[in-house]
Amino acid sequence: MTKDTPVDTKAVLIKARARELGFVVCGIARAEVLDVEFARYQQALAEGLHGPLDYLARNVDVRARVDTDAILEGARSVIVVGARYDRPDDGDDPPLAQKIARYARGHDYHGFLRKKIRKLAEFVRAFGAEARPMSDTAPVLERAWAARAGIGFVGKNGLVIAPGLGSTMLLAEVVTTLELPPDTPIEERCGRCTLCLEACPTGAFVRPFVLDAGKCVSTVTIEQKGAIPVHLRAAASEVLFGCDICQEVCPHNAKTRPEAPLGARHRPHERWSTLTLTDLARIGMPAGASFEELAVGTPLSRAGAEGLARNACLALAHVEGSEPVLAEVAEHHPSEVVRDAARWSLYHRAR
Ligand code: B12
Ligand code: SF4
Ligand code: SF4
Repeated sequence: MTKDTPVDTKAVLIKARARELGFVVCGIARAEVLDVEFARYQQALAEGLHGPLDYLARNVDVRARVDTDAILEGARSVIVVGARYDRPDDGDDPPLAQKIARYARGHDYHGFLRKKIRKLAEFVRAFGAEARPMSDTAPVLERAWAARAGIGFVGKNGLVIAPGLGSTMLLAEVVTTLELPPDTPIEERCGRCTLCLEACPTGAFVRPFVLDAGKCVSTVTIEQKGAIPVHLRAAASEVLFGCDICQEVCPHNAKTRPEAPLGARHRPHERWSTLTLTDLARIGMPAGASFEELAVGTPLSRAGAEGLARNACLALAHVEGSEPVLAEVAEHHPSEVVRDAARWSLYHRAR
């Protein structure tokens, strides 16, 4: 850059505001049609790789995935930001918290990230433009926009990796009618590495960059209603909620970094120090923990009471002395899904 390189003041100020709000990266993409990415998306749907996530295939939402005009009429730019959730001391979290994916150990990000991204949209509106904030609030291809905005590249694990910062970040966007200079996309930096593909406990990657969501531990422990398919239970029993394995093995996440500005929001809730898997397995029974009390305000509410009790029962397969509580749940829990998970674990304890 020379002293004569033109600087877009608005873009500089928007990026500075994003940093002030706690976002560690901010990039800008031109609001063009996501042609290549949308073709890949449709290919994934055609192959049935959305698994039980029916909402990904709903027609009503499809236009917004490909065309920003469906999100905001006259859109010119997409501002994409990332908020890191890794913490240097997350390995010292209480044992129960360590069974929860890192992004989900503290507050529900939907709440605080939405507030932050709304503030960024307000800032953009001050330039006389229209701006729509999004963070899991519209059916957009967030990773595709992040890659186009140059905040990172899509790794073979399917996640956006920002060089020097890794993939442990949540994405949010502001779609705006403001014309801003686009940033340059970053070339993929996986090279010959295939660590994430090999480490996935269920072999969920059908090929590099492409995940069969139906096989992912994250899907079955967070999104799946009813029983977890039997062939995925062993992998699911290693966690309580979500899965970080394909990120843990990634060399781009190997560096320990100082706590991120919004990192404290992801510190484990106090409850994860006092509760046990037994309390969670009994959710829905008189002696169990209250789902409303324990899940409210955390991403775990997404799994629902039955889902969380089911997951806890599976996780008890690895706990010495868990047979009495598993037997109690297998006999008395009002949900057949939970009773079935308890029976599965009892069977594995007996082997
Ligand atoms: C549905 C969903 C899931 C599903 C399905 C995941 C998936 N891979 O699609 C499940 C429940 C499994 C899931 C899990 C996780 N998720 Co999720 N998820 C979403 C959600 C809501 C929609 C994604 C979507 O549309 N998927 C449908 C598939 C078909 O679309 P796609 O993967 O984008 O399709 C692309 C690939 O096929 C790719 N592709 C195909 N061929 C090729 C070739 C090349 C060369 C390239 C580059 C790409 C490529 O291109 C397609 C179009 O972009 C997004 C938020 C959003 N609105 O974008 C968050 C999101 C992707 N999830 C996120 C996170 C954090 C996770 C987990 C880490 C949570 C956890 N710890 O358990 C895991 C990671 C699993 C993984 N390796 O992907 C973050 C990712 C942040 C980041 N840094 O990238 C997002 C962006 C949420 C957010 N706002 O931050 N998730
Ligand atoms: S989140 Fe876990 S199960 Fe899902 S693709 Fe990554 S390693 Fe595999
Ligand atoms: S583990 Fe290797 S292949 Fe997978 S995303 Fe990271 S660098 Fe890419």
